[in-house]
Amino acid sequence: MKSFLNVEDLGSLSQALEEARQLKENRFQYERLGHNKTLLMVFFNNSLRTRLSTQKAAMNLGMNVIVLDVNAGAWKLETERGVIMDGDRSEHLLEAIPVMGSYCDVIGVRSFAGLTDREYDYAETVFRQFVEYSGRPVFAMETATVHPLQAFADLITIEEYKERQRPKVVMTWAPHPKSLPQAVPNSFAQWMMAADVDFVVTHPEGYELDPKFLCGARVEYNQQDALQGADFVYAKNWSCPGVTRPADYGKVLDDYHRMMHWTVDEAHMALTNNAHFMHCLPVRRNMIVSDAVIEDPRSLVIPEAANREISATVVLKRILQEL
Ligand code: AN0
Ligand code: CP
Repeated sequence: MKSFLNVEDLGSLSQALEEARQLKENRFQYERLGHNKTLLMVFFNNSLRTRLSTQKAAMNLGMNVIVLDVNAGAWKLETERGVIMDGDRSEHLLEAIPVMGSYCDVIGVRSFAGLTDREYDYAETVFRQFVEYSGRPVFAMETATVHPLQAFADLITIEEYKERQRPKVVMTWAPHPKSLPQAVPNSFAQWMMAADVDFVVTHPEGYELDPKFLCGARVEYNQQDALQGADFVYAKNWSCPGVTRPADYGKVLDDYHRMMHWTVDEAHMALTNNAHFMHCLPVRRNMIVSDAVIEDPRSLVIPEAANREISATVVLKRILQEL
């Protein structure tokens, strides 16, 4: 695997899930595979889970790990080609990337959407430059449009907790005070549509996801109708993807105070088939989800986060096996 962005990059999903199950039983099975191999994790944005779980996964495989926080101590990086660099950015990605590649064998990149220029974000401009200029396999640790390590961990979690063969999984938009990327819902939709689940998305009008990621998923604008009979409720906020209204790309469309009826609380969960609650974290309590729902024993947010170690171990193992 030379790059990891989309669900297709894993090949057979059932095989990947079986590999995850086996690695969870003994996460040190391949502890010699990464001997003398170095993972470089490059963060353009904050992280708790991705940083820790991916480092732990690399350690499970015997790798060495270097972490670079671009915004904390590195030179400020220019990302656009052709600009006269007379501002505060001292170095260009076009030099920085091959230099980074020279110190490692595998690179993970976290680089969120800027949420101002849809074309730039949806072309995955930063990630693609890492693939092109580093000379190393590169995997997404949440890029402008996708968060595949999260979606893979989510699917592993659903497999572990499902109580019927083909569960109903509902992804619901929920309110948030700030503009957030579409990477998590994009990947979740893409992965759910590749998995054996009955998948429904619900959101207010204007938040339609890009068809490339929605993959034909059913959209039900009425949240209460969507939640009926759900086995899993996956909450997430995202800003306007700019599909139906390009000028609104990256915006919060309505004052969140007027959208609080979308917050997942006990009344919402009462509509479901005693559903498990899921969220990728970090989550704002009593915006996205009520205290009672996230603290309920049916909430899976902690096992879901724990499975990030497993999804990252599978992905790094696959990459190492092809080095
Ligand atoms: C990010 C997002 O919504 O994409 C990261 C989630 C894993 N969340 C925030 O920035 C709060
Ligand atoms: N879910 C997730 O990716 O969390 P972090 O942003 O803390 O890495």
